[in-house]
Amino acid sequence: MSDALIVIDVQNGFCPGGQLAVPGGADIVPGINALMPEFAHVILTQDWHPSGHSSFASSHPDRAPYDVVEMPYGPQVLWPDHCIQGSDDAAFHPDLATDRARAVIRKGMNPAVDSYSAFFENDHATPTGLDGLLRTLGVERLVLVGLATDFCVNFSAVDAARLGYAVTVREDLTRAIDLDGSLAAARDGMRAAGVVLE
Ligand code: VGL
Ligand code: ZN
Repeated sequence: MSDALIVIDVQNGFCPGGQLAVPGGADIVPGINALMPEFAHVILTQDWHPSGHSSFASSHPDRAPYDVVEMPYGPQVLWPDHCIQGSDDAAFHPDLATDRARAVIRKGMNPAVDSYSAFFENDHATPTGLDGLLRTLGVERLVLVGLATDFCVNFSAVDAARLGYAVTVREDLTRAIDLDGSLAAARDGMRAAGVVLE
């Protein structure tokens, strides 16, 4: 078997009660746990920001959460402070099964660059190391689940397809933020990249 389940950002911060809560975010946890035994490899990702991260609206005077600003690497949505390294907000949802995880990929640690994708920072160039891990394990097919469909799952799925993996997103095991049509745009973009939405 050379399939991996990539579980994106199932953290308290993206679940109800968190700093960047995604509607229904916690509802997907039991289904994700149930899927894990079907995979040779389970990888978890964790949004892991230093305080004062440049993706936080609080770091930009006169800006509000969900404004979009131009960064040197392109447009960036500004978020409420979330998933600060070591905080409860950054911890995995307490019901997520973490024992079978081969690796935890932490991302968003560079104060100057956000990282939605599990593979590259938002400059689309700086790798997280996940591609190397999967290649050395001989993984060719990926199934992605987690939060949020239209940001971190979307960016991860599109990067994975571009890197040559066969990628499926289990939409029933994702939930979206859906800012200004971002979910519809993400679904179109994933399909255009060759990602299978199931
Ligand atoms: C995410 C916004 C900011 C995500 C992470 O996990 O989709 N979204 N940081
Ligand atoms: Zn983040």
